[in-house]
Amino acid sequence: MQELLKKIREGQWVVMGILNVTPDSFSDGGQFDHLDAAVKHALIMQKEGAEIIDIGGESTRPGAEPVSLEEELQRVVPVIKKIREHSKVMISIDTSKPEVMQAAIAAGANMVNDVNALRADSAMPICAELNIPVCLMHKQGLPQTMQDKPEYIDVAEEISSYLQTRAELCMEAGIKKKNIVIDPGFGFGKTLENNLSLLKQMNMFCQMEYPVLVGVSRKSMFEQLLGRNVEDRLVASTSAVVLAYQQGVRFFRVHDVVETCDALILCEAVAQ
Ligand code: 9MG
Repeated sequence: MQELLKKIREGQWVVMGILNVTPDSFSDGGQFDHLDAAVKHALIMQKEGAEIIDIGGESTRPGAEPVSLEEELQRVVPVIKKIREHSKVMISIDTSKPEVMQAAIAAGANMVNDVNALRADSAMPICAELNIPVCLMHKQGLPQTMQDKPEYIDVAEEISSYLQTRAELCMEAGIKKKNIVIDPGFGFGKTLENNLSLLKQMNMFCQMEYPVLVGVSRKSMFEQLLGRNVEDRLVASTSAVVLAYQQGVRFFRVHDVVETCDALILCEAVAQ
């Protein structure tokens, strides 16, 4: 995993493929809630160019209900173990529960992706002990209500300062600086205006001392902007990746791996 982070720090891009193993997943309709289908999809994304697969067993989309620890473990651990039987691809576990973080890493995952920025009790010391990379994402509110009335005075300023504080707390808890990735959390307690403002100011996040991950894939901001259904948001999602790349972002969490890699190859070729 350190190799991937090194690549990003050196300016090369890395694509993280999304594998939701939730029955109510917002963009795959629960298609991958069966073990074999999930593993097959992970291996396809790897072949398409994803260097890391992000596996989540609890939906984080607006309005989603929480799932129990047992249910989340049952959804993700077998998938991680089975991918490991077939591939050495990097795996990140998308969870906010420390017990799931531990079980996923024991099963073969390499990184924690937490939309809650390790706010759960014991999440920071556990990640410090595991000595794995962590992605700290910003979110305002809870998934059930976060889109009700998000409020900011200066969205980019507030989020960058939040992420800086979380990163410092992580380091105080023993997490190594080289293991910290930050993410502004597009769509998590943000209006369309907030999301556009963030996208315009990604350079501010890239000036911080941590690799920046961006996840805009198929998000409802594109429905708000364009009136597009989830299956028709590819062009907008990929365009947003390009805009972020141009400001220095090199780490992208996406559903559409082939198309994103094509766009990034073009960005890289032009940048040379
Ligand atoms: C799990 N998840 C959903 N959206 C995400 C985003 O934008 N970033 C990260 N890190 N995780 C996300």
